[in-house]
Amino acid sequence: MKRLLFLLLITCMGTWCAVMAQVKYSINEHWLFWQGNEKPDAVPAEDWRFVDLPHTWNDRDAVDDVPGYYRGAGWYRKNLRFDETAKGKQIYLFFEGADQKTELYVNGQAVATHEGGYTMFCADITPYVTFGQENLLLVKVDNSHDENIPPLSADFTFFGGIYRDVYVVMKEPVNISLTDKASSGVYVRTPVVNDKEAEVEVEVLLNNATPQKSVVICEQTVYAPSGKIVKTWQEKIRLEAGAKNFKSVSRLKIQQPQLWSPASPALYTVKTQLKERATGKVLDEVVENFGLRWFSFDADKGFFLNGKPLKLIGTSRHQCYLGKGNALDDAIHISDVRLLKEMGGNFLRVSHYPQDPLILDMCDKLGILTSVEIPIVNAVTESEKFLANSLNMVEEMVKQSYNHPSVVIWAYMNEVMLKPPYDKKDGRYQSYCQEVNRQARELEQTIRGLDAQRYTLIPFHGSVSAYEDAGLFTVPMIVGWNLYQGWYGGNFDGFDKFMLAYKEKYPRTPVIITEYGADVDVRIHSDKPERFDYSVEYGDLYHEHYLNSILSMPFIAGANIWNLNDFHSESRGNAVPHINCKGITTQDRQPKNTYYLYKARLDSVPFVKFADSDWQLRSGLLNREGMYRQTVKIYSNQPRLTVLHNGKSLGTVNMVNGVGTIDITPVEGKNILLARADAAELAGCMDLLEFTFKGVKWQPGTDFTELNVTLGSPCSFTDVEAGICWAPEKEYEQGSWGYVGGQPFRPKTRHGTLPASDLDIWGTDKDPLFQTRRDGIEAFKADVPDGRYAIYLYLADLVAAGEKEVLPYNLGNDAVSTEMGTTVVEVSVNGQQVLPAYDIRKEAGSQRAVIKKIQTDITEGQGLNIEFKALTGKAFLNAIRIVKLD
Ligand code: GCB
Ligand code: CA
Repeated sequence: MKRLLFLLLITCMGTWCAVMAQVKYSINEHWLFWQGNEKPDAVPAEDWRFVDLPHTWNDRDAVDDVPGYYRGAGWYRKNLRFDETAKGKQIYLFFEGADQKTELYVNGQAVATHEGGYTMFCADITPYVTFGQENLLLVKVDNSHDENIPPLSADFTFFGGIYRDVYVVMKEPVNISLTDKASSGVYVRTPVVNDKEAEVEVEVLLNNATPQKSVVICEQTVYAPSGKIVKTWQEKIRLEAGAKNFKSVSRLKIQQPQLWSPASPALYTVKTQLKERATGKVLDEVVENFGLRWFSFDADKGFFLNGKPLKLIGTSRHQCYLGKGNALDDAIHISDVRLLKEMGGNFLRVSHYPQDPLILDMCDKLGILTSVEIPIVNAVTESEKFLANSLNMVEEMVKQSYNHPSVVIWAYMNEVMLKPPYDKKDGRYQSYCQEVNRQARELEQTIRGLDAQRYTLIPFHGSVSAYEDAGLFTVPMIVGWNLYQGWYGGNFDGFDKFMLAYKEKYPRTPVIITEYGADVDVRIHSDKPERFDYSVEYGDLYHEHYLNSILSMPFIAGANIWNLNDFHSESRGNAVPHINCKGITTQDRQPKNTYYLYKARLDSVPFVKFADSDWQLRSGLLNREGMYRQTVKIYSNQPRLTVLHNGKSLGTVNMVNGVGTIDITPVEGKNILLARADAAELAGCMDLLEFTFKGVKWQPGTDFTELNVTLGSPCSFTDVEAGICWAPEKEYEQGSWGYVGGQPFRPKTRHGTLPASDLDIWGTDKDPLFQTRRDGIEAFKADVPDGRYAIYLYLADLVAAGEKEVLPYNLGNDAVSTEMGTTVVEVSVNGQQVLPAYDIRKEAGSQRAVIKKIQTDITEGQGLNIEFKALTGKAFLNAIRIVKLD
């Protein structure tokens, strides 16, 4: 749409088109902004600051060390000038999105309000404008919690602000309506499509804001994907004075239609021109794309597009980015969809809310099928106002995205039974379930009434009984499952068992896996991966299993990985606080291994990619003999590859389900691996992997420089900035290095324990170094050579500093806060006290990173013996760094 409008503007500037039917331009720059709840009449000029849109006021406080983020009002102010030539025109302000409640004032007068942070809205400001002088726009945006505006709670950050584009639109008073829920005013339906012909229905909404009747010609021109005109037709229409959203519907048939599909996303275009009958003057013009395709979901066989089965595989997506919150430039929306296409994905769940209009434009263009939803998440409020807002959002969503051929599903109520306000035993639970059911039915009915061409869907979390309680299995046309077996609990096989059991119980409803995923912090690697360790290896295993299972069950029509990108969720702790790391790309869209796993299985263009190409600094514990083996993984859609290590052939690797593995012996320093497909016609199908290996010797020799160890963890952690790769701990043995005594700290949850603390550790962004530790440690010893040393003891008290929020979407995996008591410890190095009676909580408080640096000289081959003696509680150590200074 945006692209088309731009093209339209450009072409209209040419000489062949003398009339500017409508004008639309962005007004993103140079707004004055002030944050505060009261009306800013008395706020002095110097307290306002200039901002450009897209803008959010939460880009920083949603990722800082202070729990929570500002949820309140922000005010935007801007002068706008309309000269005399604009007189007589209809003037609109068009907002692509502001989170979440907006009030618009023009020249001090209240013009419009909008509730909901994710849909577009449009206000007619004509009566409030003065021509030939500056007009003051004032916009209040408020992202406070509002029990009547969904979402009530969710696992993502509700960034406040005008975070999408704002436009001025000028139209003639007789025009194509912009005020039917901010849609384009043109709705294109394709009631019949098959190989031979298609029937297209175009509905246009017309306004006449003049006091006289107007006779107009509505001219439609349909263009084929090639740009050739398919047909032009006209209709004469009498518009009564003051007519609003007058409906004109026309139909045409297209023979031998060019079908839209992922392989060939052919787009037709309809240009609707409104002309004054008497003069032929073009009053308005709207250009919309549409596609010709037919589709269906089958409970046994899955999805069919244009009569052929098509397994839908792709991702969900959140609209945020590293350092920017949700205030993204168009370029990121565009490249995100490209990223999915390049992976071989053909399916996008636009979740948990409608997104920038460019997302669907891009899906149309690249051939990606979509499911779009309104942001009811976790629960509903039992109020008419909540339902009315939800219904309004549904209407906005459907009308605003009606023409996109990519859209095949409208969805609502994500995991709505995750957080019911009442316990099952509470008498009110029953009536809450009934209310959820009532609201669901109303939403369902409304969607079907607005659009009979698409399917409907509700995504459930993995509890069949909860959705039976609410009677939701019979409401939507498709059931969506958000499943995390092997992440939030259980094991990978649990996924297969769950789906087979579901299929047996509900054999007749089509089904999609609307979510599945595992958190990965690319800095963490493990030889003993386990759930919640955030390791790359665990995420790999998770997705390898799920992808195979999903592909092997034909009744699963489609699946959306949770998520395309790591995304903001302010209240989360864990390895990357404030971020949900289930993305198959990072917050700045660097692909993780899993992205390439999917590409290897889904993309047909010959491709090879080493896993872990971002892991450029690696270490490993050498054995006594100085040897270390590492398994290197390769993704490819080729059956076999030849692999070379530092120029030497390692032979052939066979791919199994897109993955090949080979064991190598890394050399100290630079390692270069090459993998290539051998066939001559695939000459370019190769990849290089380069990394630096720093082996950690079992026996520190005379060439010792440094030792970096994480305690209480089998994981390694790479700190790229500092150029340090932290090795996992081991027990001390004579002649070597390691801990003496104690055990790994494993916080308790409702179901078991976690491998690391889930607290946000303040004062650091290397949280994983502080989230694991060895409790009850007696000593850390290293038989290092004589010399001068710096020792860094990494310490953190892992008790929540305040009230810790229980995250419902963690499904019982929140660490249960247990008071561990204070620790007062005495630390000595080689018998000399270096830290007397140290109480970390007194010095730094809980949940805070502390690094104690101690310098020491080692002489007479005594090695290093750091002893911890608890005076109160248990001694602990989170990580240790030992550096030889001379
Ligand atoms: C879910 C939710 C989604 C969360 C996700 C998770 O089921 O629908 O909003 O982000 O799980 O990562 O826990
Ligand atoms: Ca904060």
